[in-house]
Amino acid sequence: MPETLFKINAKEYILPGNRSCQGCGLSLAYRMALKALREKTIMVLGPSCLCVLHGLYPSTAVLIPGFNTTFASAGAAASGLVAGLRALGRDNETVCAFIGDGGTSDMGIQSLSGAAERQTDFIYVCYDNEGYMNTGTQRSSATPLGAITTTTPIYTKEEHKKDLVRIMEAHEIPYIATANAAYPIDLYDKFVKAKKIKGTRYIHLFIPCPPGWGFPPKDTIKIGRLAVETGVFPLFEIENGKFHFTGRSRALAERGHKIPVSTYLERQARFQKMTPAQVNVFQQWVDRRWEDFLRRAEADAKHFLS
Ligand SMILES: Cc1ncc(C[n+]2csc(CCOP(=O)(O)OP(=O)(O)O)c2C)c(N)n1
Ligand code: SF4
Repeated sequence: MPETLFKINAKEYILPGNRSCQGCGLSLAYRMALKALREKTIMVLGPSCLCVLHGLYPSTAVLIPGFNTTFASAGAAASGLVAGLRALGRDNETVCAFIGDGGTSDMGIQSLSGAAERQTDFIYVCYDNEGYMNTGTQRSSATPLGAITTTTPIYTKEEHKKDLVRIMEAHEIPYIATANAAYPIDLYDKFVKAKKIKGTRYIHLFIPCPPGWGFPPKDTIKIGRLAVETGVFPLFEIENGKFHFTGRSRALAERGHKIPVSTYLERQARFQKMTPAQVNVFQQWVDRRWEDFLRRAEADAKHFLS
């Protein structure tokens, strides 16, 4: 049993009973993130599944305060909150924006970029369920190639997902990490670390979504793990520009092989219209990125040792 299991904050910040779907990866990941962030944290929320999970005033399912803002403005709203808290001398409070992939990679990207360019002292989490799920599974720029959504119903999405991590890296922020609802301890550790760092911290969170992706609610963890085992969603950190794999992805990088993406794709109804040629394109995309990550991990490790 990993040592960190014993360190996990036992307090629950999500109350029993909330409005997320059965098997929702978001509620699993959010539970662990809040345990790591603890009290003296203010969440910034956009219109999304997460604001539904929080609940409608005057009732809430969450014991940490949430500030609801519009799609385009999470980065700006968080910047204002940070400035206000600092003006009041409340320097030890954390502001954490927790926004869907639609709210991040499409509508909110300008205010996020502005906040990161100013090195605003906050954590920004893009929780990526790969579509506009709260409104019924529309395509976002984070939807993967080959997926059926309600706005790509016949021919599937034809483009690869937008690489938000690389976009955020261009802002030269001190901490970037990927995490996955299916690896709760790795996720917890990254939020604990992010909380301690000053400046803009960005976490890209992989969120399996049973109704939006078309798999049984009991398979949320299986799907999340397959995304890592196939290399579709590698786990890593980039600390002050230095890349390294974490957790299961580090083991895969050392062992040298991952499993074919078809094992991940075939378990989800959203990929049922993919042609063999598309599966091949998807596999090549995963392989190319994985090779880039391996080269980078090796180069950054050498640089660190020299
Ligand atoms: C400007 C604007 N356009 C559309 C909506 C309707 N809307 C509310 S939630 C939502 C989906 C959000 O998607 P995402 O950010 O990916 O979060 P998720 O629902 O997947 O959790 C949409 C389109 C809105 N609230 N504001
Ligand atoms: S639509 Fe998906 S992300 Fe949203 S609450 Fe349901 S399972 Fe969770």
